[in-house]
Amino acid sequence: MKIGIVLYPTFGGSGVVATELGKSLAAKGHEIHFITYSQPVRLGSFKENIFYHEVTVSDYPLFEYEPYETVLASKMVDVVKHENLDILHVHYAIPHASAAFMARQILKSQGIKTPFVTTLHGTDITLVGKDSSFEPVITFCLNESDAVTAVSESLKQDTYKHFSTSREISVIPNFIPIQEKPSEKNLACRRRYAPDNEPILCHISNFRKVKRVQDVLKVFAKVNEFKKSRIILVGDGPERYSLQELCRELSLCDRVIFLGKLRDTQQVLELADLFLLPSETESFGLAALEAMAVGVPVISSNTGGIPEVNLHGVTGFLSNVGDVNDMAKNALHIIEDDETLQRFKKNAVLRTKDFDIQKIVQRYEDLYKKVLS
Ligand code: GMT
Repeated sequence: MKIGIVLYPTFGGSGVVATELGKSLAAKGHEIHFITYSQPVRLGSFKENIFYHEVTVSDYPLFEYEPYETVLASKMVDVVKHENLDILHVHYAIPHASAAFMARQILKSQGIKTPFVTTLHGTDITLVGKDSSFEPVITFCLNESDAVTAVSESLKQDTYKHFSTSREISVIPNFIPIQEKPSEKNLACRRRYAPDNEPILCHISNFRKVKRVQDVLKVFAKVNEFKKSRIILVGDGPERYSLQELCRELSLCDRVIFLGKLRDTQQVLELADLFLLPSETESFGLAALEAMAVGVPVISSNTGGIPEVNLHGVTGFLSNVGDVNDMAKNALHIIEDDETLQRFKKNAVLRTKDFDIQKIVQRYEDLYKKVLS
């Protein structure tokens, strides 16, 4: 098949999932055309069957707000027509689904039939999308998409709760490549961040309010009181300044390592013993799954789709949002002795087999075939 994938090219989970999906489909012989405004961070170097089409908006002085959605729709029309695409798959509803609808209508007027699949990722429904400034358009696009998928059962239910649609939504969870053999811990590298007897905790996010990064630090402070540890923070965003201030207030600066944004987080995760994800809401929690894939148990909130990934008492623990005491208690339980830690690590890796990229990508292929037939 020739598939157009529309995505956010940034570090966010939806962009990562869309890029990895496209790479995997390309490896299976499909022709993939990524359409977005800059090169997707996970795209990497040249690969067979992959094409990238950049959407460029001109900054005409009349435009206080650049009409990205219009230019994107035009680009979709152009790519579909000239590359003979079979189907469009848009990740994140705003504004990709409405641009796809517009493109489909334009193509239809020219006698070209191109269906589009919309994948909902989370904040396009739970935070931004349900706002009345977006809601009518999102509802319309959900109804008009040729197929709609959500990355968790929780997100599917949230969609029905917030939007008046009875549209069928297929749950296709996010995925991870399964490593045949776990990679060896790079001890020399680990020692640059912590002595051997100190556990390393880790958090990766876009440091937005919804991630509750202050809770990450509060949990760490409590853990550190009982067991000297370190924490590595990956990512950047609006809450970073206040987080750095909190670090100073708690006198933890020498134990907290801010790495900033990273294209690939696997090597950092391999240094860690525990992953913290105390988010306010999370449709799936891809960062947690990526941690589990390299054997890092997860201490998280019990919100949204996280319980569909992190199993309480098996791959980590779930606590109520904001309950930093419970999170710290659970973290200490996992790292208190090596036997417990190893058990959780093993369970975490085993759990990720349910999210094997090979199985999940097949489900998207089946969906495309169904839509096209
Ligand atoms: O986590 C973010 O804020 C980024 C956001 C995105 O759209 O890129 O992530 C959402 O999609 C990811 C991939 O499906 C999910 O793993 C995240 O849980 C989801 N974020 C939220 O729901 C807050």
